[in-house]
Amino acid sequence: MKLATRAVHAGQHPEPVTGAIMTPIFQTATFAQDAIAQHKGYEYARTQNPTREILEANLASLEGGAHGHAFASGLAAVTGLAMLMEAGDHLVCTSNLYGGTYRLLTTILAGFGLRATFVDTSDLGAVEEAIEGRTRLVFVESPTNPILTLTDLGAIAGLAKEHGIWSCVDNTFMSPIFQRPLEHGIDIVLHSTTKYLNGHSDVVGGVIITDDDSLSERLAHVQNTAGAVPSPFDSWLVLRGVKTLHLRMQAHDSHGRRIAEFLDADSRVGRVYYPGLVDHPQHRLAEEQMDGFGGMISFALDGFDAAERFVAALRVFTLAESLGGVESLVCHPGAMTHASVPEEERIALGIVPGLIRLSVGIEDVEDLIEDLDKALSAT
Ligand code: P1T
Repeated sequence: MKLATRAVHAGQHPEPVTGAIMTPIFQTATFAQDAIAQHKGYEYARTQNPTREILEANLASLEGGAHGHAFASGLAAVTGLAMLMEAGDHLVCTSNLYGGTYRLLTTILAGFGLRATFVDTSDLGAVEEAIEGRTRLVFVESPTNPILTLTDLGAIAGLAKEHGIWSCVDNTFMSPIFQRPLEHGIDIVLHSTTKYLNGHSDVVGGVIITDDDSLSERLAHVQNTAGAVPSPFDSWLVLRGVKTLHLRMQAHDSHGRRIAEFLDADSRVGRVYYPGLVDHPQHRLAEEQMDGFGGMISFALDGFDAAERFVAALRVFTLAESLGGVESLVCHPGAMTHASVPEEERIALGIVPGLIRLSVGIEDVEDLIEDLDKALSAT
């Protein structure tokens, strides 16, 4: 079945007792057992919960994977993945990662002996050079947050296989509507479900999807043993949000294209980062490995003061962290989402003091352009 049908139906069936069309919220901590160690497949809600299981099946189906494992946040999912490794193990990561992922790797996980090398994963040679004896995983964000650099997913999957290591793609910016890393041979897909998958800015969550049975078994062990699972209600909210994912992504994409072109043509704006622009250095790769360009756009204004004046003048875009919701958000990555990345590294990545990131929502695109136009006049 096609993606839109799976978004609405995959993993779900009318509830057998009443026929309720919507998956119930199994708001329970535990399940009655018929006799000692005889249960209906559900023992305790950290281990299994039907609402969560249905969400996991739905998201796995959209990514084309056999198994999904939901976590309490995107970073809990990254932590869950890291728990498959041991002290002394090594990861190769995209240098321009979400600031929170960078902070997790460089502070907490480093303290447990997990070593990470950050490289530009769009440069295959740099990735290969960084792989060492204890490397277990290549962790890629594509497109990256917030510079929107792409990595060739097929090439990374091939390289990882050659070296006998796992490959993982954080697919948060694209959603499975526009990019399905498993189809390119990637082993593991990760999402912050907080973003496009839920789409309504009312949940924090994460998920890991894989086709690999033994990896899935180990992830289920991590979910149950470490315990960072989402609540039944949050699982239900994401499941509900996903039902309109394909429609929302179409709007994010068409508005994203219009706004990126508007910004690109405007002399008040410096460099614009958007994979849909023909002058994006990886526009061709974007066309090859993605089915849309999405609603994330970054661009440079002339310094921090101009950025401050710009965000203060916006009326429809809201200044806030996060992305992927129905409402348009604006963010200053240097001071907000990527504040934990050292300034020198931020500048090297292109996260300059004048850099602005937009998460383009599904409002009327003319209103959004008018809002941006007026705010640019304030810079
Ligand atoms: O916020 P959480 O659900 O824990 O997800 C973390 C995360 C993981 N991966 C990517 C690509 C992300 O963008 C995020 C979270 N990002 C933001 C909050 C942000 O505003 O960029």
